[in-house]
Amino acid sequence: FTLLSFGLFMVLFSCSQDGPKLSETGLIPLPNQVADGSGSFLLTSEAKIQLQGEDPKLAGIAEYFNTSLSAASGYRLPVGTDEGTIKLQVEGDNSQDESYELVISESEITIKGKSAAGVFYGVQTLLQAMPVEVFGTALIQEAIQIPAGKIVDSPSYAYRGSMLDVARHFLPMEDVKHYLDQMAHLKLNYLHLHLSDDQGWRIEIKSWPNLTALGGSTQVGGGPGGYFTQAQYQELVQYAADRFITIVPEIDMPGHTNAALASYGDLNPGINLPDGNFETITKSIEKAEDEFKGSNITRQAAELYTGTEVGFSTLDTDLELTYQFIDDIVREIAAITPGPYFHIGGDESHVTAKDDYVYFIERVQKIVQDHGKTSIGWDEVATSQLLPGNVAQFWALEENAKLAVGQGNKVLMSPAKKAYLDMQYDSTSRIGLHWAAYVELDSAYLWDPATYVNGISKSDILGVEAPLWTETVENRVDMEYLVFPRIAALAEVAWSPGSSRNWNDFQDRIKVMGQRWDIQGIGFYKSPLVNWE
Ligand code: TNX
Repeated sequence: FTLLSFGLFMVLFSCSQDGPKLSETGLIPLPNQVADGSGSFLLTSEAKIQLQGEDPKLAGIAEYFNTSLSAASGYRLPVGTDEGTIKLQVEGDNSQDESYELVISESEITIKGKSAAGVFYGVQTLLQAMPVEVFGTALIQEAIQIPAGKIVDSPSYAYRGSMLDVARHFLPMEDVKHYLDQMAHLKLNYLHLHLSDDQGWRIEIKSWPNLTALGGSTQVGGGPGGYFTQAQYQELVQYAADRFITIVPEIDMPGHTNAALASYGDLNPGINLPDGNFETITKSIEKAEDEFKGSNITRQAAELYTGTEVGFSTLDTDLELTYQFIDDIVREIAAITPGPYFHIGGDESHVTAKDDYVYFIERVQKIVQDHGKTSIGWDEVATSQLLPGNVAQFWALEENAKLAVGQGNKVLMSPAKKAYLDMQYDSTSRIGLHWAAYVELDSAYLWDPATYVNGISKSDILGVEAPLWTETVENRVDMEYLVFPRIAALAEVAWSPGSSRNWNDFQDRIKVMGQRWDIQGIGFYKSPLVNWE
């Protein structure tokens, strides 16, 4: 009898509790401090959003909040400066400070940020504190219950990013926007777009139109490829900015340039000799001119490439036209990129002589600087003299990362064994590569950027980026399968202090994240390490 009545009591008790505590709502990335309160805020169409502070971005955040909820709630809340029950407040003018405080009581919700970005992240946490149904499109009839409590939060790293390789397989605007939506939910703030590679050139360059007309016309496997016009790229930049995400454009060079070399024969180190032979890379045109005095030596465009080999192409580092070409590209892209960074690639230049590579990288860094941007390059660039402030993106070689730090430059952490979203989960994954490792969800979660490379500590690290290479990714379904759920693990690695991270706890929270993804129709990988039911 006692057991039975205890059971009955528990049932009644949990009914009256009605819903989880704030700390049990599946918050990812884990906030720094979460304190549960009592009771909950009941959100209905009666609520009003009150903007406090001068920041013009507040109105945009309120709009974002309304749009995020409107499908499930069926209403949009009025927004103004009059007294309201949901207060969004910027209490500072430091746009670098992304911290926020979220307080939920039975009568009101307050989000205070040191910057608009902080308020935006507070809104993301607030959305996660709501029942997962708010992420769907089915109308919620009753009030939306939000458990009371207080959250104080700020990110561990300033740069929390992901990369999409739109070169190997082109991904259309809608897919990139969809990705930006999901990044925003995870408080990621940089999207790196890998806009050129051997298989395709994906951004319109008005002064070099063949790059897209020819170089953008195919992709891995021989499909039709595609590219972004500058207007479309600007649309992505704006869409990202509305979500406090900065776009980092990458033009990969001097290797990974076959699409450019196929578009403009004049750039190709391959030369036609008067004896009828064709010679690539090994012989400079000057040497050939010497040898065949007075003869007509010409260059020839490369063939378009649709395979997945790497390391076979290079720009001609001795050719002045190469640097005019790069200057035009950097100028055009920099002009439509408000963010501080321009990514120059620099990886896997296996057919560029070492001296030529160093000369090239040092010269290209200056071009980027002249156009007002800071260079990021894959870790190989650290074998050159880096300009102050430039960033090396660690993916493979620890010694390169250390070279960067030795020069006083920062490192962006993308170790392939942990952060590469194109790695297979295990040997049965239907797509993906495994040259670095199999990366199950626990492996993507269980590492600390600040201790990953011996001799590189937190102050040397700009942040964390999770790249998705797309040799095996043909469409959104493929993308979702490889990205989710690992991106959530990496977002937490980038945001939450190492000391607070806990795999068992993450397993509970990722389960709720999975419900949010399910409701949004995202086909994520149901890792067997998580009990999703
Ligand atoms: C290495 S990571 C590459 C890419 C490939 C990737 C596949 C890097 C800087 N270079 O060209 O797409 O591996 O995992």
